[in-house]
Amino acid sequence: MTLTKESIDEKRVKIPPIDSSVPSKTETATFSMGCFWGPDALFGSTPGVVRTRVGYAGGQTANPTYYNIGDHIETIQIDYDPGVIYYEKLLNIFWKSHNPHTPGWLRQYMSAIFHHNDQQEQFAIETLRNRSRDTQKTIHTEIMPFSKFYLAEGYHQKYNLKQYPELISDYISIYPDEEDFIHSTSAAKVNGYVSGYGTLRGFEAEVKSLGLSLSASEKIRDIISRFKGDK
Ligand code: MHO
Repeated sequence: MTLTKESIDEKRVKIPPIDSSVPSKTETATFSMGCFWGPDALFGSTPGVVRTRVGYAGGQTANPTYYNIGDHIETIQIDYDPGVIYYEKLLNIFWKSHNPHTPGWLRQYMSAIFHHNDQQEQFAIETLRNRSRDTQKTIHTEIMPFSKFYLAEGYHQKYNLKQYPELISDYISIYPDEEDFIHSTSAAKVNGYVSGYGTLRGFEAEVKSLGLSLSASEKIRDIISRFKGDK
């Protein structure tokens, strides 16, 4: 077989630059806002977000799983760079990206904010009050202290991205260990792009840092263009 530029590129295994330059100091936000697949992609695409992971929190049931979730809630955990994005901004995204005005048909999908310190608690209470004042509607969001987060099964992590085997094969070769994939900033961002968040221009600006093969990058351009109607 002749080696072309493409085939060499396909075989390259390298940590994406964006993953090898993560900030050393991050803070964590923990939210529940319905099925966790969507928020995983939404926050993954948000500048300043370093990592995302989905799991279960807020209940007493020991070792919950998706099919044995007990009294836990589907939850997203976000590690962010406080030098780039503030907790208040993440809360803004939280409030505007789901409907906190219904109790939900299952506790699994309820709206909740798990605060990690007093400051987060204050911001959570304040933004809930504002939302309630602005909408004049009942808010069912529960604000509670963070205690324990159980990581969900692998197939729920970056779920939308997992639907593209031709992109996942890149990540499998970079990160044979699933845990490293879950913690990848590159994977969080690409999960955002394939879910319709972000623009072609934004993608071009950071494509080099994502560490993807040429064919995977092309595939992502294609997906973004379809979402944007080729704009
Ligand atoms: N089965 C539902 C929710 C999935 S979410 C991980 C769906 O397909 O939307 O609960």
